[in-house]
This record gives sequence, structure tokens and C-alpha cells, in this order.
Amino acid sequence: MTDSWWKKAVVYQIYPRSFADSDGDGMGDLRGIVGHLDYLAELGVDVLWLSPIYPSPQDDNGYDISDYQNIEPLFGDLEVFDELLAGAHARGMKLIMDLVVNHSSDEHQWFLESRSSKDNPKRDWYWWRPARDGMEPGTPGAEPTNWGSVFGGPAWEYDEKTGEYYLHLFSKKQPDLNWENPEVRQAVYAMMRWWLDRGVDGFRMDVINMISKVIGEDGSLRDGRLSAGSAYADGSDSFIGGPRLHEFLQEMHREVFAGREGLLTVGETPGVTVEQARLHTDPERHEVDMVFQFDHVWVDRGPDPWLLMPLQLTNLKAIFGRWQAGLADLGWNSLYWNNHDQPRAVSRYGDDSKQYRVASAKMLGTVLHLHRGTPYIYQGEELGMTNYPFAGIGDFRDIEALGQYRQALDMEGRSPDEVLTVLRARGRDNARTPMQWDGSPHAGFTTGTPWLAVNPNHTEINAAAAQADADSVFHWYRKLIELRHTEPAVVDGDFTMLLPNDERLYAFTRRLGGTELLVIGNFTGEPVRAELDLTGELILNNLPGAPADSTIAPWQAVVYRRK
Ligand code: TEU
Repeated sequence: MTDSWWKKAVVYQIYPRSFADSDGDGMGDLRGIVGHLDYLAELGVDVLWLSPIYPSPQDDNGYDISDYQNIEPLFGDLEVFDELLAGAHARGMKLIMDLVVNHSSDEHQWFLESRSSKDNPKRDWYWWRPARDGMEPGTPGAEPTNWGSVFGGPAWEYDEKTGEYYLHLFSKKQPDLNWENPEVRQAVYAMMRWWLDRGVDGFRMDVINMISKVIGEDGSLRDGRLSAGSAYADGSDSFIGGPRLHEFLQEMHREVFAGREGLLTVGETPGVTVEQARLHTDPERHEVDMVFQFDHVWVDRGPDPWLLMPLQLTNLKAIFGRWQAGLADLGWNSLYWNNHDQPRAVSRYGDDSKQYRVASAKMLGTVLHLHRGTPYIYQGEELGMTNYPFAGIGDFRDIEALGQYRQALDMEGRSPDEVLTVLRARGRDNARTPMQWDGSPHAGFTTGTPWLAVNPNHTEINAAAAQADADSVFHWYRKLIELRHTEPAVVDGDFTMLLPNDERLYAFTRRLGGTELLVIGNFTGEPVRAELDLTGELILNNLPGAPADSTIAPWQAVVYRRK
């Protein structure tokens, strides 16, 4: 892509299942999104990213796709989709699709054929392997490698019919596609072209840095390192940033994107390093426009997965500082605090108490949006939506929470309490509770029974209240988006981190030509004196009073512009 319009853009992620239900079945749908396009246009976002809306058994809420070229009936059909796409375009918004091609559903026709016999032409479209040498197939420990799956249990499922195992890095209903096979790649590219021809504006590519695996000369995959206390090994050395990843992405670019304009491609790349990201996003290399890195959402993750680590601001700043510097001369950053896999930003990095929720949500938005890169807003973030008060494991629906809970209790000797403490703080369902449109019983999300409970705080935190209140988080986000559209230094300015050793203040400058923006956010509930020169025009301030005597009030965010 020669034009980089997306540097100026803000993306809004919709999790369709939880956004708006138009027909009362308790599940969000495409018609529900159509009904709120004016809301999104009012917010001012440039791009909508839809989490998967394809036909799916919904084992992982649509990240298990059984037909790549249609719409999940729960969500609508291609006709409503075209209406949604046209409605977005008519309001000047682009729309990108989630592309989940590291794996398909086990109910996809490709997999049904693949598993039917060893000599089926699609056998090699997935990762089939025999039992470990000398082991009885189907018995514990006989899996081809010792890898655990992300959602608990082994990463291999034994299939009695043909006496072999298939690989699934995620659930056993998400078999990994074999990208070594050129037919698989061509089928994926054809499908992508079909969507682009229909008018979509690009893709967010799910775990795209896992599509290439490290294979031994005899075709085998190798064991991973086993750490104390865990039932299965981490095999990621063999599938994150694998040997043919860049080749596959470049091939995809040639086959799908070359010659098309105005698109956005963003790779979801857990565990990606700055060095790899430079290669992925260097425009000369024709891979993707930007990637999602994970360092800042893993910042409070220690060696023990069931121990919450306190968040240290200096670590967070070191991470963002490294990414800003690493992609300063080439490539581009994506910027996000949360998505459908992460807890709510204000609960995690801010303070979701009555006193500080609004201020801290605005502060977080300000700090993020003023970095160099393309910001992503996750639905409800613009309202300062919070984590959900989960009582017990019975309140969770997420396959990851349920699977990891079982493995921790049954195989790793963990107590329900220690696991629940972490799931309450970090579990993905925090982000997946229904969008809070108004104060009515199901928050205006549905007239039926919501598939996942609505947060009880919707009586106060909701879109209707926020739209009516000039001081709301919603109107603050509108300002942040508008500032990116109107102030070139936000888009292109150089980034310099200030006060790297300060545990309370997040401060940096952006400089372009003769303009400098100074951004300061207080990450605590205490006033903090800033040893900085607070001069210039105060263009943003999330609290009523300007800093006096260089003191930044609790959760205050300020932006000064000076020449
Ligand atoms: O997530 C990939 C991923 O890295 C997840 O393992 C994530 O880090 C973890 O769940 C956080 O707790 C993508 C999708 O975003 C996710 O929703 C899917 O479940 C997953 O891929 C499989 O498609």
C-alpha cells in the first residue's frame, strides 16, 4: 500500500456478539450494529474492525470458523452485511474484517474432508501426526509433542478413525491449518480477495505470527520446555515467528493486496519483538501495515500464571518507549489498552472507583492517543466501562477461563480461590459483557436474555448518559480523535519519553517542525509535582483546574502545545 492514510486514523473494535441485539435472542447481530452507526460516526472513528462474523459453532465465540465466505446466521446474512458496509462507507468509515486463518473450525468442510481418511486430498491441509514413538496411540503422554493448548489440555487431539493426532494450538475445535501446503495458502488468498471485491477495507489477522511452524527434517515437531508446576510444555519456540512467516506474509501481499489502495492490514502477533515488528511493518517489505504487540498487556505477568503481579509504571513506560523508538524510522505502531481478550483498561491501568473512574479513563485515553501510532478503541472503552463483578466460575462463559480453570485445579493442584482471583482481574469475559447503551434492565443491549450478564453498573455507566454529559469519557474520546485529525504533531511528531524513572507520572513530548506537544498523565490517586516546564497553551485537561505550582492532580492528564 503506497498511501498510509491509517496513520491519521482511529480504529474502533466491535465484538458483534456483545454490541447490540436487534431481534431479542440475547446475542448481538449485524442489524444491531447498523442501528448504532450514527453513534460511531458521532464518536468520529475512521475504521470499524469487526471480530469474526462468519458461520461458526461458536466454541471460541466465532474465532472457530466453519465457512469463510458467509455470515453466521445468529448475526445475519450477506444482505445485512452489505447494508452495514454501505452504511459505514456512507458515513465515511471503513470496515475491516477479522481474518482467522491460523486455524479453522473442526466443522469446516476442509477439516471434515481432512479427517475422513489418510489418503484424502485435504489430509495434508492440517497437522496430522502419529503417536510418539513406542507409545500406544490415544494414551496419556502419547501426543506427538508435549505442548499445551492455550485453552488448557494438550495441543493435540487423537482421532480414532485414522489413528493419528491433529494439532490445535487453541481449542480442539480449532485445528491448525497447514500453511506449508500451497493449496491451503491459495484457498485463503482467494477467500480474502472475495471479501475485498465485496468492498471490505482490510483485515485484522488473528495470531498471524503462528502460521509457520518449525519442522524437523523428518517432518516432526519438537518438544517444548516444561516449567515446574505446569502440566504441559510451552511450545511457542516452534510456532511464534516461525521460519517461513515473512515469506508467507509477502506472498499474501502479492496475491491479495498488491495493486489495491486504501486498505488497512494489522497482524495480531503475540510475543512479537521490536526487531520482528520492524521487518513486518517496513513498507518496502510488503507484509502488513502494523502489528499488535503484547509486551504491555503481559507487563504484570510473572513466571507463575496464577499470581497477580503489581503493575509498575516504569515498566509500562519502558515498554512503550522501546516500541516508540524501535519503529521511529520505519514501520508503524498500533496502540491499544484493551480488546476482547483483555480486562477493561480503566479497571486494570486506572481506577474504576466512583471517585476516579471518569478522570482515570480520560487520562488513559489521552496518554495512549498521543503516542505515535494508530489507536484502537475497544467497544465500551469510550464510556469507561469496567470489569464485571464475577462471583464464581459459574459466571464465566469464555472457553479460555473455563479450560484454564479445569487444568489448574485438576492437574496442577491450584485452589479455586487463587485461580478465580486472577480470572476476575484478567479474564476475557470482563471485556465481553454487553455494551451499555442505557440504564434500562438489559442496558438497551437486548429485549431478551443476554448471553452474558450485563454489568450492574450500567444504570450509571451507559452511552445515553455519556452522550448527554459534556464532561463524559465519550466526549473526551471525541476530542482525542478530533485532535489526531487536526494536529499533525499527533500523527507525525517525534516521540521523546520524559521522567523514565518516575513511578507516578507518564510524560513525553511529540515534536514536529516548530511545534511541541507536552503530554503528562498522573497514574495515581495522589497529587504529584512534575519536575517539568509546564508552559504553552493548555490544549487538553481532563479536570476543571489547570495544574498550579506544577502539581498534577490525581489521575489528571494535560497536553500543552508550544512553539
Ligand atoms: O488471540 C490470540 C492470543 O494470543 C490469545 O491467546 C490471548 O492472548 C489470550 O486469550 C489472552 O488471555 C486471538 C483472538 O484474539 C482470541 O480471541 C482467540 O481466542 C484466539 O486468537 C484464537 O483464535
